Amino acid sequence: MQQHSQNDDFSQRPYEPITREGESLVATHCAFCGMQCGMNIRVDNDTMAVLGVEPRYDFPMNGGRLCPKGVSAYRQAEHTERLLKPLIRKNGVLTESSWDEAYDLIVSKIKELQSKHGKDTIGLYSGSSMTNEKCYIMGKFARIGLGTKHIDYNGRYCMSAAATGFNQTVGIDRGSTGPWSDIKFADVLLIAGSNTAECHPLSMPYVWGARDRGAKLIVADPRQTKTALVADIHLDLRPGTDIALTNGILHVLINEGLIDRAFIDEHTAGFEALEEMTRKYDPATASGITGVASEKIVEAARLFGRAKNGFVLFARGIEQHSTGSDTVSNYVNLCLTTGKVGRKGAGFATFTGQGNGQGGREHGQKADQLPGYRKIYDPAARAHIASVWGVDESEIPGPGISAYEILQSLGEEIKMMILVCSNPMVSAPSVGDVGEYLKKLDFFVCIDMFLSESAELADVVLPSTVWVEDNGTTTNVEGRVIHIKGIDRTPGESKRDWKIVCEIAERLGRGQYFQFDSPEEIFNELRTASKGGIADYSGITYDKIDRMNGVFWPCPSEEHEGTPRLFEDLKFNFPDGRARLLTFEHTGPNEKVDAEYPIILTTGRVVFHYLSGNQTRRIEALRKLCPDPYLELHPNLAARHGIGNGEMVKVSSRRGSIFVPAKVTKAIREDSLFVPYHWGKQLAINHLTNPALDPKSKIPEFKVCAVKIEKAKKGELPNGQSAVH
Ligand SMILES: Nc1nc2c(c(=O)[nH]1)N[C@H]1C(S)=C(S)[C@@H](COP(=O)(O)OP(=O)(O)OC[C@H]3O[C@@H](n4cnc5c(=O)[nH]c(N)nc54)[C@H](O)[C@@H]3O)O[C@H]1N2
Ligand SMILES: Nc1nc2c(c(=O)[nH]1)N[C@H]1C(S)=C(S)[C@@H](COP(=O)(O)OP(=O)(O)OC[C@H]3O[C@@H](n4cnc5c(=O)[nH]c(N)nc54)[C@H](O)[C@@H]3O)O[C@H]1N2
Ligand code: SF4
Ligand SMILES: [Mo]
Repeated sequence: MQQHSQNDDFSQRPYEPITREGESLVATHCAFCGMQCGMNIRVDNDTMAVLGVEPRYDFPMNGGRLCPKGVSAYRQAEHTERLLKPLIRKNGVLTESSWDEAYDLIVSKIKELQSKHGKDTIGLYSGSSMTNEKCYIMGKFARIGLGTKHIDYNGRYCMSAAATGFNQTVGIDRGSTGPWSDIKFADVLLIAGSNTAECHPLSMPYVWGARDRGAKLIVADPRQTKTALVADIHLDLRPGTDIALTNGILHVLINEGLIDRAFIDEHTAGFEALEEMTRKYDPATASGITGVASEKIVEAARLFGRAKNGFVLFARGIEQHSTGSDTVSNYVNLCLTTGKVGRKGAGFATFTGQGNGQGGREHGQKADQLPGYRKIYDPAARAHIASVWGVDESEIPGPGISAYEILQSLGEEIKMMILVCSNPMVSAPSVGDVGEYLKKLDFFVCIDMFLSESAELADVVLPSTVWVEDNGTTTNVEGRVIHIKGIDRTPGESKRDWKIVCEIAERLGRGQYFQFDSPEEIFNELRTASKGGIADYSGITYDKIDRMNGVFWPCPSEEHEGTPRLFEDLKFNFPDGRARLLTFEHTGPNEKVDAEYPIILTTGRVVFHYLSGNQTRRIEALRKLCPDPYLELHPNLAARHGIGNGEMVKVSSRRGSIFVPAKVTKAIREDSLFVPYHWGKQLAINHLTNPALDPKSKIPEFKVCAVKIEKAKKGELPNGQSAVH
């Protein structure tokens, strides 16, 4: 079987990897974002120490290139701060202990609390930076090992709005309709709410590829990011107004006859209502709401509508809103009304955030989901999974609640929480409240390889391995399932996450359901569990992944070559095969600015750090490049508050305040501020953010809250922060 030729663009095979004497190369993929770039890890043959990273030219996504995080990811492996033994809180202090002692304590707490309060008293809060095998086993461990309905994961903060948007509009949630190489064949690219150059740097060669062919670039972002800087049109909208912006574009497309009537008639439903509703969003009206000049809205609509092929790409900037799911659907409406889908150069995608943000949301660690993207309340799905797991259908609990709702229930319905692969003390909204919720727990277990801000509060901390020590699969931004190859070592007494939960299950008397000796065995069960589901992995094997350089799902049989491009037959995943053109009014963010809190705060990322920063803040090279958070503000706004570049500013919302140095820049709207969120404790911008959730997807509104700013006063700064940066 050959590798899909249309994905071959950046691979430079054949090539001879450089191997040095006494060393081996492990061909794996990056620990960080959803691009899942290929890389070779250099390993010492005698000590199995990780020595460094080498380019890997044969993986088409990145063809040997890596971003600053990618080249330094390996530095976690030998890091001196790694957790190498279980820690148990004794007399208030986390103290090194044995696995037996830790397991005994955990198991006795589970039994005690469940006998007092029922099975659902345990919550499992999981993460998507883990392999498919680990994510799958977490879902099974919660339902069958612990018997609780309460499991959810950090992808709830991330891509859940995109998932819901895709499901309601096209009936399937695979992040991209096509392989990434499709992007290069677009005549126009619309990138919305994605800081591509910093957050998915290895996507930029695809953007340049399209530009080289003459493609136009439209960017919708309140900030002039590095991506917006090179755009033909920068739609510099007020945060939280994307629905009005897209309604304005739809208005122009319809009004100027730039829509594809035949496509709409044959392949969609709901156009009349869309036409009716968008009538009132004429460019002037849309401009009034969004703050984008009406000529730019018209020009963007014309560029997009007149182009034969086009791709819409978006990320958390449009998704992390209380209207996130609907905003996603409205961006997809741009493709559906102009017939841009199902062929090379035409489609839409959300940038997958975490390395396995895609696979991690398919195989059962979501509150309402069973493996294969099945619904936990669907009787047929329950029966199928019960037969794969060898349990009675009644043993599978019903749907639980979302990640932030789990945190809000701590001390109430949920008395014990097991936290795996997430650091909510930095990453959850209104993080001051989260600290209070965690205090209400009877018992708190955290599994991590570094002592995170959340782990510091746990009763027991269990040491896990880092990504390069584990075998398994992840599913990248394209929907391509790839093989993460690991080094066969577990430093100190660290253990792999899947092994840890299997051993706890064993001690709970549920070991018969967790008899796995390798990730491949778990994967083979996942394949059977996913068979016939939307995300069907049944035809994917480790071997096939290695042979084909990744296999795109759905892949329903071993003979099947996988599905790089969805909707080629223009059939969408509804019984009538038609995509839904849904209509949305602009309602704006949950928290509006007012006289007391007059400025909009938006939050996000920088190229040098990853998420809660628990991994990247420990890597010296990255820390040096970006040691602290900062506040981006416009010179006019800075002048009005007497704030100079580098001076400390107190930023406050109704929920909390932090002090950050000012970065005065014209690259942001005058009515908005931006702070990156990779730091904890007194530097966590999530002290300010609004925990309002999108009712459909339960994603928090990280991208808009109302704040005020003032220059920090003398003597006001918390310990360790100085007045001028
Ligand atoms: N360097 C780096 N890369 C990463 C990560 C990381 O932490 N660091 N994390 C990974 C993960 S998990 C994720 S989810 C992705 C996130 O990737 P992105 O979503 O690209 O990153 P963000 O910085 O959160 O937000 C993107 C942009 O949204 C804009 N924005 C804010 N509000 C609005 C709005 O209302 N409308 C519009 N249109 N735009 C708005 C911001 O100005 C910002 O430039 O990155 C992945 N890659
Ligand atoms: N203000 C604001 N807040 C945000 C966002 C935003 O844009 N603005 N974005 C949100 C988004 S998109 C996301 S994805 C979340 C992510 O936020 P988190 O869920 O907190 O993500 P991480 O920082 O990756 O946390 C992972 C933790 O698990 C550890 N870890 C890594 N790999 C493994 C593993 O294989 N096993 C185990 N056991 N542990 C591991 C790491 O050391 C780290 O402590 O943050 C959200 N929070
Ligand atoms: S673009 Fe993403 S996957 Fe590639 S090296 Fe950078 S962080 Fe890793
Ligand atoms: Mo994310």
